[in-house]
Amino acid sequence: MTQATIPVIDDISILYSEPKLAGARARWASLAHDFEQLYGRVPDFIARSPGRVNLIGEHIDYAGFGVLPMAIEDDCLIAVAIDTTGTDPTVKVSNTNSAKYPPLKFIPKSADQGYVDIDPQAHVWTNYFAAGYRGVLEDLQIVKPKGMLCLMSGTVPAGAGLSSSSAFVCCSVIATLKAQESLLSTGKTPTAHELAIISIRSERYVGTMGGGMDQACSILAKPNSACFIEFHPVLKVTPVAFPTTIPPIAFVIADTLVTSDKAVTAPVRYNLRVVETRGAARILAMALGIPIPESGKLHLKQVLDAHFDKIGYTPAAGKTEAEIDIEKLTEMVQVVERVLGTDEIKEGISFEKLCQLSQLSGSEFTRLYIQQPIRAERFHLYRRAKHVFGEEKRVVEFRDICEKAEAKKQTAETVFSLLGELMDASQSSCHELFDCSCDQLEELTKLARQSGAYGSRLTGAGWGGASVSLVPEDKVPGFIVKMKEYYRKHHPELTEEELENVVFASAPSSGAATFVGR
Ligand code: NG1
Ligand code: MG
Repeated sequence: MTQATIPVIDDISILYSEPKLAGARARWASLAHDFEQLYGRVPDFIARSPGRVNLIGEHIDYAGFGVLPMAIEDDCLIAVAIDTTGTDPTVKVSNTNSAKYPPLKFIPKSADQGYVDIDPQAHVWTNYFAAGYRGVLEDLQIVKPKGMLCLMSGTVPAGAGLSSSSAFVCCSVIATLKAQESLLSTGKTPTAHELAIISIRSERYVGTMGGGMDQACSILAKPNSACFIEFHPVLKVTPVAFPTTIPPIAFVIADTLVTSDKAVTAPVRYNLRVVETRGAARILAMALGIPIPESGKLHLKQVLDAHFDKIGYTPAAGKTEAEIDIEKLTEMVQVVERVLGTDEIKEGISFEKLCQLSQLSGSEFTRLYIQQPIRAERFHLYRRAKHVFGEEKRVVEFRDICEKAEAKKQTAETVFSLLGELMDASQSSCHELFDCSCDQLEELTKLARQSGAYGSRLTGAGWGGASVSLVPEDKVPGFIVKMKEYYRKHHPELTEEELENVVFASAPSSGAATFVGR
């Protein structure tokens, strides 16, 4: 486990690939310039946290399972100046796009009042800043925070499934930490790992019951690799490099431009899925004779672990870790068929039925599993649980292919095809079982496959947002030309220049950093 804190850098060239660097330099310079115009002084530092594209492993982080995202070059920057008088705790937050995002100014309240108000029902952009600010101050038990002047610049498209929200929360966390650092006693500065955990907790103030993939990736990603992120029993991030024995792979992002604001739709989409998977975990545990803690807290990964402990599973000699995981996950899919595969449950059940199967009253179920409002006629436990175990199996396979291709002497064609198949299967499962795709994502992923992608799927929460496609790097320009067909048909208003931010390949970027140079 890494004990390092957030890196402090004085050169941004390590954050961006060659083609993006000139544009990035101009943006950083203009942020510092705008800051001076706005506040009449230069910033003390700039915090940076990236968005991410999830390569595989959708909607399984909150079930405790490992996922495989990659940090992207698009990011959130916050330029900060700390109050020099030592007496003014006021916080001002502005956005470089002030026409769309109006500023916020507040004087922090006391720690027991939560420092700053956050109303999850009011969908304002500054909630994400406030969430990160509150999260850090609470964790570090800061009594008298220093005043902060902040200016934010974001390039991660909002509502595109590329984690603009987490990039912003994480960036606010590290900006606040840096600004308040001198108030901490020596040795108390949190590690990057601890900051990832603080960021995961912080974003829940905005009202989504998120799993943690986005914040862990945004803070902890290492350059030139994807991140395998595990959550259970503890948060652990392992870099996964792509095989170097074959020509490079690129991941091309194409945004449907259907924005899906998770905070707004959470009661009927994201948070509902969290509740469905929790309900499925409880009912599977009961059927398997696994004790459920008083708190009710038990996710599908814990059900899997407890089940194999209970039956005294010992793997056959010589099996690899990946083979063992795959065997267990395959068996769990069969358990889902057996326990949840009845006609009645397959069709979706009412809340009353869900409570009955859970052996809980409506109010008990709500207290244990529904921390944010949801609305649903039917709960689909069978399809959700089946997706989760199947999707985790694909994550394990995907990682294993990347790690073993070299030793197995596999050709590029084999590796691309195997990874692509897994991405396509993930898309079908998201569409058919998890019900988080949409017509535009179906169309775009299909066009991607016809245009030379080995695999294509939605990325992030879904219901709109972006797709990600696996393409050999040397084929990217031609692929992008073909993908533009979608936009000519559905978005003829977009210029060539605008399209560059809508369909693009991103190199893997590194995680959060603070910049203190000039
Ligand atoms: P998006 O909507 O792309 O930020 C969300 C969750 C993730 C994960 C994915 C689905 C948050 C902050 N993010 O991502 O944790 O569950 O959906 O795989 O809640
Ligand atoms: Mg998000």
